[in-house]
Amino acid sequence: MQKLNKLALATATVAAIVAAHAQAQVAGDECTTALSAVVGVNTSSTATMTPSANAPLDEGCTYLDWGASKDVWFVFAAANPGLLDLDFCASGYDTSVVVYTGSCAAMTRIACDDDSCPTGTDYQSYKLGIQVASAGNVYIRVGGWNAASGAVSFTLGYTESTANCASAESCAVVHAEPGCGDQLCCG
Ligand SMILES: [Ca+2]
Ligand SMILES: [Ca+2]
Repeated sequence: MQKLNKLALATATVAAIVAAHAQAQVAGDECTTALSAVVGVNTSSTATMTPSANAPLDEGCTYLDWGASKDVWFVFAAANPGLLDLDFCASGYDTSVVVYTGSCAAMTRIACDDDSCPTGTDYQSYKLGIQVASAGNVYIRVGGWNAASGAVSFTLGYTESTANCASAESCAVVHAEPGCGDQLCCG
């Protein structure tokens, strides 16, 4: 009988460990399990997420105020250099957003936004024309102002800078020929 009880306890313990592990592995909760982002509408919720390590500092986005907010990660696979548009106006709460390139182990922050949505009423984020310098993964990390969380919905747009170029390499240099003001305009 004692043996049976021990077995039951062990089974319960294993079940608890498996449950805890499953909770820690909610898709999108960490960079390494980032949800695939597509051109168009992407949705998730930060309500069921946990705060990931290395909370972003404001660094130019005054009202990021990330703190220990629950956050979700998306990853967009950029096939070429280009310009990234992110519109979180349809999200249901006061989002804070940071964008990185590189890998989960070595990330480079390339953009952030706190409250720029021109039409929202919840201080959602909005950033157009984020320069992605090379092909590769772009990580979009969504948290909230002062630990706010809720429904995430954003529209992603991407304009590859090779659209008007003979080669991708020529787009790596910002130049200003007559009529050309950005990397999309390549000779
Ligand atoms: Ca997280
Ligand atoms: Ca905000």
